[in-house]
Amino acid sequence: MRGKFITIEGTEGVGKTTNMAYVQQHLQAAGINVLLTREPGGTRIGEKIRELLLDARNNDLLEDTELLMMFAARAQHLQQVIEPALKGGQWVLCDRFTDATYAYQGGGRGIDTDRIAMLETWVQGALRPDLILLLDIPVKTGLTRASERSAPDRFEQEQQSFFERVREAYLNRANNDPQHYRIIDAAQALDVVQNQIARALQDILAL
Ligand code: Z5A
Repeated sequence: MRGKFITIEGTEGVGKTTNMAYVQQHLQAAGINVLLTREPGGTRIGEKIRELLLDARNNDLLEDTELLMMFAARAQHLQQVIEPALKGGQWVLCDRFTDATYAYQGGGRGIDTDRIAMLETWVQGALRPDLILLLDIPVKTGLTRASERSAPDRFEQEQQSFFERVREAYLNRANNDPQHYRIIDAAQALDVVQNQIARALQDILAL
């Protein structure tokens, strides 16, 4: 049987990386073999594209180039890693996917969502995540958490207003499609966040 595709999304410092391991443990405890991966990245070529995208020195990268690089990395990732795993019955847990493109390049940069949708169809065909865990947090809290952890990358150098638009775009998408999205209040203590995640996974585990 084909595996399920779960993605984790949210603005900066929301706790995606921290909670990837929790989701993995939770699924493994239910007897599910899960592959962890991330975007941009997840393949040799994709990780090289990621380096270019995150390098704070690349402040002359054009918005269209950024968008196309996200989908270039995604095409590589889908064909080399995600599709073969799902076809082989493995579940895939991905740290960010196309919702991040709608949120960052669409909401944040203001690129027309029709153009993003066109690339989505080209690169993904009909493939969409079965479940999107949207970790939501006030932007300021997330930026404080992220800044305490490492030097800012190219995206983290953006103004707070950019991340407010990103958050709004995420929440709009989630509120318009409650069947596929679960909004997690990620401002809570980690054990409370993880209880919400466990509840969000119940439905997909029951399928
Ligand atoms: N991007 C894009 O623009 N378009 C796209 O299509 C895609 C991506 C796919 C790289 O993503 C960048 O690519 C990203 C968007 C863009 N922008 N940036 N920057 P990334 O996912 O690799 O990078 P990130 O968003 O910066 O992730 P992050 O900073 O690593 O955050 P995180 O993984 O969500 O958070 P974390 O590392 O798990 O937690 C942050 C800190 O908070 C850490 O010290 C934790 O211990 C702490 N934490 C976590 N949870 C809690 C709770 N509940 N309470 C207290 N403290 C907590």
